[in-house]
Amino acid sequence: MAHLIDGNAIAAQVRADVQAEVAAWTAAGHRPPYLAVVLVGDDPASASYVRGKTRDAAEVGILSDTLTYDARFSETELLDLIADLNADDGVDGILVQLPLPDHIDEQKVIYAIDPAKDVDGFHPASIGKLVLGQPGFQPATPAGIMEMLRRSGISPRGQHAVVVGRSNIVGKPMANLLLQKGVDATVTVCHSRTPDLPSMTRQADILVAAIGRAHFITADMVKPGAVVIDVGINRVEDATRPRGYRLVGDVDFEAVREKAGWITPVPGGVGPMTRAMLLRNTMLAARNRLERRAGSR
Ligand code: BQF
Repeated sequence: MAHLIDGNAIAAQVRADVQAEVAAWTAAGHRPPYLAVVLVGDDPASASYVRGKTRDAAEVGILSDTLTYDARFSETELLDLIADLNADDGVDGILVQLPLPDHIDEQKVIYAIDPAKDVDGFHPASIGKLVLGQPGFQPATPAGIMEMLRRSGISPRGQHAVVVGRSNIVGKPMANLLLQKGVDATVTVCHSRTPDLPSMTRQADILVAAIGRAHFITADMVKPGAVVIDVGINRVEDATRPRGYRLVGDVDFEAVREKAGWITPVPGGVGPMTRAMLLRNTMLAARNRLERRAGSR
C-alpha cells in the first residue's frame, strides 16, 4: 500500500512559511504584497479557483482584489486593464484566471503582463528562465509538485521521471524542472499520441499524470513502488453527491495505491500546492520589485 502524499498538509506548511515571510516584510516597514486577480466570464470552476486563491492570500497576509468582468469583456479592454495594472506601482502580481472566453487570445494576454508581475509564470520570459535554470517565477503546479517531493523526502536524482502530458502550464515546465542540474532526474515526456504508453509509464520511478482524463492511469501502467503524482481534476457523475458529481484525478487511485510506493490523492493532492506556490511567487514579486526600484536609484 502506497504512502499518501498529503497536499493539504504540505500546502499548509508552505502557507505558514509565506505567512512568516510576509510578517517579516511588513515588520520591516514595507506594505503587504498585493495581488490583482482578473476573472473574465462566468465559468463556475474558474470562479471557485479564484476564490480559493484569494482566500489563501488573505490567510497569509497578502492583499488582493478580484476584478470580475462578464464574458462580453473584449480583448482590447482586457489588454488595457493589464496595461493599467502593469503601470500601477501598488500592484506586485497580476493573475489572469484561465481559461479565457474564446474571443480573447490567451497568448496575447500572457505576453501583455509585465514579466516582473508574472506570478503565474506563464510569460515567455519566465518560461525562458525556467528552461535556462535561472531564478524566476515558476508555474505553480509543477513548482508545487517539486515542493511536495522535497518535503516528502523524495529525491528525483538518478530516477526516471515520466511526465504524461505536454501542456505549457504543467507538462513542459514539469519536465524542465525535473531535468534541472541538482534535481538530476532522467525525463521522458509522453502525450496522447505516444505509441504504447503503458510500456513507457511502466518504466517510471516517478510518474506525473497530467492528461486530463479520469482514471486514465491504471495499475498495469505503474511500476511497483513508483511515486505517482496525479495532476488531473476531472468531474465524474455521482448521484450520491449534492452537486451530482465528484472530482477524480487522472489516476485510478484505488487500484494504483495498492501498487505504488507513494501517491497523491485528488482532491487534496497537487491542487492545494498549486494555490500555495502562487503565494510564494507573489511574495517574490514584491521583493524583486523593491530590489529593482532600489537598484535603479
Ligand atoms: C484540491 C485548473 C484546470 C483548468 C484551469 C485544490 C485547486 C484544485 C483542486 C485549484 C486548476 C486546478 C486551477 C484542489 C487551480 C488547480 O483540493 O484538490 C485547489 O485551485 N487549482 C486553476 O486556477 O485553473 C485551472 C484546472
